Amino acid sequence: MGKIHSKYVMLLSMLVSIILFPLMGYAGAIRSIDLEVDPNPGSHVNDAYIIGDYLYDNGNSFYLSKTGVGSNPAIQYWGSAARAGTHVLNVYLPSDSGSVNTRTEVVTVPTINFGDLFYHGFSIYVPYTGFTAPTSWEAFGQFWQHPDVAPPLALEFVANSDPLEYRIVYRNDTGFYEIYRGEMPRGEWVDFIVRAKFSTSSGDIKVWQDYGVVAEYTGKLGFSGKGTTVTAKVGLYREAGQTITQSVFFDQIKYGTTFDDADPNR
Ligand SMILES: [Ca+2]
Ligand SMILES: [Ca+2]
Repeated sequence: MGKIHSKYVMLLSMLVSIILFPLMGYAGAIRSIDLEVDPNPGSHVNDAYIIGDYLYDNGNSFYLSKTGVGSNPAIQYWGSAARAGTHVLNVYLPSDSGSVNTRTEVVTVPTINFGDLFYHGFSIYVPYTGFTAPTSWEAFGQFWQHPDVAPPLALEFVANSDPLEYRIVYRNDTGFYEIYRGEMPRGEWVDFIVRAKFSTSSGDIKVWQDYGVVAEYTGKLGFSGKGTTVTAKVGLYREAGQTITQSVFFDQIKYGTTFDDADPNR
């Protein structure tokens, strides 16, 4: 009787966790980085922590891509100033006089297939102090396809802009196109949701900044003959040799198949 009872309790607790899991903040997102240590009795599957080259959160591991003077990002306590919860991710790049392009990025999704429509959301905070505009190119979000080519979709800071600006660019076999340029607010959280489908014939891009559409495109997106998958990353990635220091913050990084999945506000 005791054995049967404990089996039932185990089964019941498994069922409860399966049913409750989607209701806990990260909704139906396929991958979610909220940087929070979430209550989850019996395990620490939802804890956010960094060990070596990986960030762990909500049951997934996320590779930290670092080159040049890029170093580990850090999980920071921000209390009620966080976009959600109490913790955020700090990405910091020091001054660099080297010759290697420098980056600290989180690989949020290692493989997205061409032809799949997806939503990728995140919230970014660029402080008034501690961040100097780049003097050359720099991305804070990108979808990377192949080492031979520049990323087919990227969100980039605009070099030497004051006030700080960002732009959205896409690439395909015929060229490089800027589809939005506007101010990047500082000292506040800015929510981005990117909807995209990579395809060399019928691609799709739609980008929301703080729930307003800033860019839309349908057509060729990505390169032919360079594989048929992309990797999604957020963080900082800039040209080598920029003698500036930069600190930015991220929270509520989400990926899924619907707008709600990727909404930083959910
Ligand atoms: Ca978490
Ligand atoms: Ca958080």
